[in-house]
Amino acid sequence: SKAHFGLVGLGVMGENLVLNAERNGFSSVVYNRTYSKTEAFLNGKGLGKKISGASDLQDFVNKLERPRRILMMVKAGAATDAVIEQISPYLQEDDLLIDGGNALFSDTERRVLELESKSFGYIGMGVSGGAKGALEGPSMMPGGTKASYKAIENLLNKMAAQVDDGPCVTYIGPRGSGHFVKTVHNGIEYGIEQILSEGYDLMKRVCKMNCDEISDVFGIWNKTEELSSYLVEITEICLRTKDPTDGADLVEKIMDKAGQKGTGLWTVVSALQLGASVPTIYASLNGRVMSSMKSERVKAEKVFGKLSIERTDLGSPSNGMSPIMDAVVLSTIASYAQGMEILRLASEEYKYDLHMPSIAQIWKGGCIIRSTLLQRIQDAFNNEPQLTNLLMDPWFAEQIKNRLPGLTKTVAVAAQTGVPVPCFSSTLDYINSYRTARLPQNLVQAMRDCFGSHTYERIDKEGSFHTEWIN
Ligand code: NBP
Repeated sequence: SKAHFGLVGLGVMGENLVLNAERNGFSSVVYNRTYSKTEAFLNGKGLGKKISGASDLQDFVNKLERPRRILMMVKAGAATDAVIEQISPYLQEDDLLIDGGNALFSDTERRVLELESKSFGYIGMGVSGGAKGALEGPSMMPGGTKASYKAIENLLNKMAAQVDDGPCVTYIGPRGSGHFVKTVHNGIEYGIEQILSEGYDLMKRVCKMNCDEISDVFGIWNKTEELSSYLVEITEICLRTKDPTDGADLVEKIMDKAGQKGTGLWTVVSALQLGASVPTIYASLNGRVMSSMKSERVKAEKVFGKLSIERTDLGSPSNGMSPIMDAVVLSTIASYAQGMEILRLASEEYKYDLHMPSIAQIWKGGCIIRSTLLQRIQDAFNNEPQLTNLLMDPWFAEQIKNRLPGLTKTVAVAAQTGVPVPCFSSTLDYINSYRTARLPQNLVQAMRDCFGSHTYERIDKEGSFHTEWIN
């Protein structure tokens, strides 16, 4: 009998996703460009399972029941285009090709346009959860036609992480919308990772705490409704982990250069194009860029002198370093708010028709940014479908009112001691700008009219005005 499901690309993600599908009752066929990897998989993790292999694409498609459901899990970019080109001649009407890689959403838009004329279905699907998520249940963000989605709905529902109100997968929208939502998910993730790192840095350099003490604080945070999350949980673990060779804190031996594969950059570029204000997410991207300039920073520290920081209190460990926690909570809220703002604008601009509560729902399990806060986000958009900014939801507004003094204090202490906190300070400016009815851009408008006759509006009468500023 023919297999239910086909997978192309036996990287760590592909291997785990096919094991997940098989565990859920879907017999599978796997194909990989380098056949030795297929053999190694079939004789290793795939042994004794309802998984067979194919050494060429003709054999691969022949082993699949029709309509075929094929998931590509290969490197994003040229590799994905290469696989599409090779497999297209073998696919027939009603067959479905799913790209589960981290594709740039505009690539998915292009591929959908090209492939729709070839009369097989195409789904661009964001997958989050890393290797473990792929095996045990990821969060999945599929975009394409509704009809194509229906053809894999049952499979995806079973493979996905499960939370109280259902599986962590839903129909996202047309064309590149699934990859777009995954991109923004990653942008939010960049934000939260930087935010937690800033909290760690302040506790280490300003409060003079060691890794175990800092880890304890993350443990306390992980028990609160506001911060309980996968990223806080793994931060607690990372900070507690020792180097087996000498028992010293492992994180202190790790080079302070953060990598990136593009999704954070794409999030910020999209935000700029859509006119979304995302300073917290941008600050996290810039944090990684700055971190990569290690040799320059080492030189600059010699030129400007190494900081000598006096120990300063920022709360006590037993109360979860309350001002730092305030900064972390508000910056995390800002990251989600800014991500949701990008989605709201993209939904209009690209006609994605995104359903915000469902997106929050499928992020509650399986993915890297899963957190209890997402329940509040889901509720906020359910209660007020026209919500423009998460900060305006009553629960989130209350958080901001209560925690703004703590965030302010944290940023002030950081500024006085010279410790950079780009996400905290960007969040403070973001909130302070957002809550200010009158900003100083009246003066910007005056200058623009002065040098370029760009005209301005007035607050006291209707119309467009110009002044001869210079006589
Ligand atoms: P990789 O991103 O390392 O991709 C490895 C796979 O791509 C192998 O099967 C490799 O075949 C295949 N491949 C390459 Br590279 N070039 C190819 C080409 N020209 N033609 C055909 N196949 C080609 O694996 P991964 O980390 O499992 O990630 C797979 C996808 O999932 C990526 O798009 C990634 O961004 C995305 N993703 C990864 C994670 C994660 O946590 N790792 C999470 C979510 C999404 P070979 O064996 O012959 O070289």
